[in-house]
Amino acid sequence: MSSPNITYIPNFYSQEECNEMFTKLSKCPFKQPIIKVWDKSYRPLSKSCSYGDMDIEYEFSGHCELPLPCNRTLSIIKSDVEKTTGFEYNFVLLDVYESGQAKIGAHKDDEPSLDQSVDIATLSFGACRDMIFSKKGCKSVRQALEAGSLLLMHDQKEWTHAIPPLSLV
Ligand SMILES: O=C(O)CCC(=O)C(=O)O
Repeated sequence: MSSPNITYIPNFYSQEECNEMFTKLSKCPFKQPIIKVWDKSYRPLSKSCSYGDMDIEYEFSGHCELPLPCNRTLSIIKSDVEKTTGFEYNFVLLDVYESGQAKIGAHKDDEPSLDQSVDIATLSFGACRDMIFSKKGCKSVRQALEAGSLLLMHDQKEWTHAIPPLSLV
């Protein structure tokens, strides 16, 4: 495939809904676990918090997440996304990027515990950040993730995705 298999839905939530959700989600107990990427351990610049079914554990980058039960705001969001995608989700990872320096490097969400036939849904709140999709031999694709948008990644086998730091120019 010469372009990433994604669907971008701007204004999935209105700016008003988005601001309200952002305020509520900001109160979640975010933490910075030490993770391992390409055999190097480091503390990411973004903070995260996971929610979902109590009987699952999500292991990524050498770190194991035990989810909290979904709060009211997340249950509403999960149900809205499920109505749109037709998939049922059992895990939500919240990431907060507190500054323009916070980032996530290029990676694939290809952990064995993930069902690759299910779309990965990314909702964005707050400041707009770009996601970069890359594949060897193909031109990278930049997708701006605007507040209130929903991005669906239909396929994780070939392309990596990353959120680079904001450039200062
Ligand atoms: O924070 C995001 O939306 C991207 C995070 C991500 O790529 C991941 O957790 O795999």
